[in-house]
Amino acid sequence: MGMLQTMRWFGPNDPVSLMDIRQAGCSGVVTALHHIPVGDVWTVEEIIYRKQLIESQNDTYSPLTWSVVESLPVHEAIKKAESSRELYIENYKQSLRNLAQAGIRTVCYNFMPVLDWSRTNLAYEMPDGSLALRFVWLDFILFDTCILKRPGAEQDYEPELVESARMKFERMNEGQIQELSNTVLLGLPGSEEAFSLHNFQQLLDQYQEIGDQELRKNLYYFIQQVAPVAEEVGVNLCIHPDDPPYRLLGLPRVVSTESDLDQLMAACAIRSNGITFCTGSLGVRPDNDLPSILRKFGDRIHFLHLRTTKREDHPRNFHEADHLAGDVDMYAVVKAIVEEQNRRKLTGVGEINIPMRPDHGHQMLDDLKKKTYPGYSAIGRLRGLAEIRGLEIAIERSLNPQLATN
Ligand code: DNO
Repeated sequence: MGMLQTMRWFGPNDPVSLMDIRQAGCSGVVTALHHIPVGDVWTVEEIIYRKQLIESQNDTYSPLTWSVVESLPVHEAIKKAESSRELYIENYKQSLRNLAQAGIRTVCYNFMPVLDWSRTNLAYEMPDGSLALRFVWLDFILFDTCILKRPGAEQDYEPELVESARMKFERMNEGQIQELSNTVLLGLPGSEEAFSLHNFQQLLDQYQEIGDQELRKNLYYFIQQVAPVAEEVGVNLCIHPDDPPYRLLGLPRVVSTESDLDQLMAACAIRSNGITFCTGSLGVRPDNDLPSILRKFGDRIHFLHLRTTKREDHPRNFHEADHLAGDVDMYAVVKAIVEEQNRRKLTGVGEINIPMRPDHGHQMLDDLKKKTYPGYSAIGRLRGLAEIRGLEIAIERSLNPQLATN
């Protein structure tokens, strides 16, 4: 038995059902209480209600459990160190205690200001006709300088790119402008609502005084408060890296590189202060050596997101590739995971079967006719999971030939 295979489920309104997840061969479910406003306490009742929903067919079919929370979101006041942050930190601690009481022990979060992940195209056609998520730097510049018109935005980019963006913008029709704008402003995964342009600029303005150093300080303050509580109740917190892993829209991003992770791990040196190892996010940067990062942080890695991107002509352009066919050396990554799991077996430190989800997948086959959350259609993820599962079994067998007889 290797990684704990899971899939993300957005809750009862998700067009992908629990039965789909079960039939993909998963035993774990990754979900969140998306309906609870960010910053409010997740009550034991709400948590148990969701847990029971996930487990409701366990007597009849192969069992599913709620293995990971993704995400318990961090209120913006914490990221900005506003005075109300103390209240939100207390709420966060309480949610962790409540989750622990319900037996949920892995909690993912991120610390990206305002936006979560960003893409410029949610339906990029691949050569086989399936649809992928894509990020095009020029389109992002176009959004920033011509649609949002963020004050001072031009200064963040090379003048030739600003000019190319302007020329491209002039050729776009209303529908195309609207589509790009909605794509960038699509709020959090699990929500179908995009920010309005006006609202969005106001949120960005609130970060004027917060640069790289301030955001780091606020993150370390947060983790130093909450991780000891998590440790006490037996919960593993795991931060999700920035996606994409660089500054956007003048906002600082502080969880993009090995050095960022190093500093964060050192800021609170306990196991509960851990990492969601997302190969898709970290892998966008060629300077992130994924197997080596994995080996370095070892037992601080509590959750795995496995996917890969493919960089394009401009170093900041990428699309999400098939799980085994992008820039990430998935063989080397999975091998490092198998070795880490074997090490845990020997040392007894950490969960031996690290929860993993195939992150994103192409919209393909029957799913092309359906409306699903971008990146989270069933069949593409099922394909990714199946490929990774095979890869892991092959690596395990090659490292431990005696498994063949079991
Ligand atoms: C995208 C996801 C992220 C992730 C959050 C975690 O598909 O991987 O949105 O859920 O950043 O807090």
